[in-house]
Amino acid sequence: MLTVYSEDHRQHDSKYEIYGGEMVPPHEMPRRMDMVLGRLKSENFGEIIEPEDFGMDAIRRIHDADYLTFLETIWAEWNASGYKGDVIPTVWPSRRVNNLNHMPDFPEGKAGYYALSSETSINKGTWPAAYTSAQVALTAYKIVADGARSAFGLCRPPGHHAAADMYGGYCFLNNAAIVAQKFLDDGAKKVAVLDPDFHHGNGTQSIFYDRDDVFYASLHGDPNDMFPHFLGWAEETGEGAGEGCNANYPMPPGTGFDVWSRAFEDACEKITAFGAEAIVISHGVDTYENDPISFFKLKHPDYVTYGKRIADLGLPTVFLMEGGYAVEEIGINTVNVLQGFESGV
Ligand code: SP5
Ligand code: ZN
Repeated sequence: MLTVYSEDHRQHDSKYEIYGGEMVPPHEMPRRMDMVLGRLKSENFGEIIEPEDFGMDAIRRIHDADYLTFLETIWAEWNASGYKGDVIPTVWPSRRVNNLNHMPDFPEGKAGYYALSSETSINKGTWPAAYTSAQVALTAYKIVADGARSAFGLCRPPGHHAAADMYGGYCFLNNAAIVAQKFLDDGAKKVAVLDPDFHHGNGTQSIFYDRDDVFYASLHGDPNDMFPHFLGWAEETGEGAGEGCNANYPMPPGTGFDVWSRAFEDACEKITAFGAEAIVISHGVDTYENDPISFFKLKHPDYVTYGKRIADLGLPTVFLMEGGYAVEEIGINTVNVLQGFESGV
């Protein structure tokens, strides 16, 4: 399997993450990619190639124009306003303060308008990194569209928390949604996005919630106990034409592979029943037992097992990197999934 990767991600290197009321170094850090690359190389997994540049068209199919302008310009505006740090919002539209007919001029208002959460800061290089991350995903798509069984987009920053006009959860552009839409625009009738990342992919769910051409399935920490807290319940099954095309599997703290893999099997069976012609995997390994911000208990061999189950779906498969913060071990767990997949092809 080919891996697509660019060094551009290093430009997204914010100083801080607000975590438990403290300013800490971001969990989502450039070194994560070094660990995955190191493991791909030490396992001789396959060639690693640079992305092509496909421009903005496929990104504009998912994200609103005003939101994209915001991502491109907010750091410069923030800096010009005299602020010295990374862009971190401090105020949001909320239940009682929410006249969204006006976009504030001041950058703090703009950031709050578009932000889901405050752990995700924006620095000078965030936009170019997010743009290239989407190109990495689109290049992985092209490899599969050209006939390969699978490809791995080693995306950073990740994408599944980003909605049409919202960033957060370390995400800016929804790489998985961009690829799913690209499959459809190039002729597929039905596509699935399967999201084993530990967190609910609220962005992907919201983008496709009322549509019947994309099936979204997510296994994640119960929103009662885990970010993003306000979406991801099992009762969310889609709406309108999309009713029945969304499947959430929230699971409690301490969930191990026995319970997790039964949910995974159910998701796989639903995807087969849906009739997907291609699949995008929101590949996160923050389900790992030693992940510092998560609470599932998956172990190294479990990743091989479920990678093989993905292969059994028998679909053209684009893997895209999402989360995973046990930095020293994300390479092992990631390559285990990919090797499991290849063993099942
Ligand atoms: C792509 C991805 O994995 N994004 C994750 C974003 C998580 N951000 C919020 C984390 C808040 C975590 N609270 C953890 C409590 C641990 N005891
Ligand atoms: Zn995650």
